Amino acid sequence: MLFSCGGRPLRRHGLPQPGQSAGHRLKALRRLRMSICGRQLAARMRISIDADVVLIANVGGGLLGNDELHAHYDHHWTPQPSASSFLHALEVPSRGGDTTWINAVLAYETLDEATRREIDDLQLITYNPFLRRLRPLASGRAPLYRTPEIEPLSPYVAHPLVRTHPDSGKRLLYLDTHTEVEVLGWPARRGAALVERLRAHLLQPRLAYTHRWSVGDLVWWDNQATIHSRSAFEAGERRVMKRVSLAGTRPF
Ligand SMILES: O=C(O)CCC(=O)C(=O)O
Ligand SMILES: [Fe+2]
Repeated sequence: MLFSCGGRPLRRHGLPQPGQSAGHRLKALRRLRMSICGRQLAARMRISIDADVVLIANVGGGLLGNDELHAHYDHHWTPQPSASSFLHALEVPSRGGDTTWINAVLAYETLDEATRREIDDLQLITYNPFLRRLRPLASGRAPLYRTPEIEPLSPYVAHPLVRTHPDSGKRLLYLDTHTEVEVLGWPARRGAALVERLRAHLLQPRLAYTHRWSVGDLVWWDNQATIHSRSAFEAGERRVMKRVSLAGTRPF
């Protein structure tokens, strides 16, 4: 399954080709470079990434465990979030661990016109959720919106709430479903109400595709047009995936 990769020809970048054997495709994947922002984030989080290929697994020192992951854009809180990612399944659990992608272009296009006008020029901060884990609130809760009494997590960066896809030129909702965010320049109550409404819109099943993994699957998604989530799976089962992310550009 392939969403897109910014419209760039595959062959020019030496990316995996549809007709190649699994071994050749893996070799091509290994040649790809992980995005700079991913490396910087890993260094900041003191996560050791000694290869371009990141282990997403609940065993063997992999990242992201077996819990549910809410829908997100990878590296959303960095200045240049990755453009796309490849995920390759090596071991899959018997139940759960499905990955869902939500079409953020369709989400934007299906908003009513008044809402689109209201949000078109807004800027949004999406705070780094890994930093929140390192600096939990006294209450222990993970806020969905930063209110004035919460010290802002730093570093942070603001991006447009409605982003323009760098290749297709389409507008899309550049918001995830559960991370701590803040609409720049809006009172918290108004911003939180808007974000809650937009998130309910994003979570409509008609915008989503869910992938049930088989061993050997390789999925390539556009991180500039979709958010993705993962369902939980039993801790006693093994799920082993390898991921490569491609560098992106500053959202506009
Ligand atoms: O485990 C998955 O299916 C997705 C994990 C994830 O969010 C990622 O690799 O970016
Ligand atoms: Fe992700």
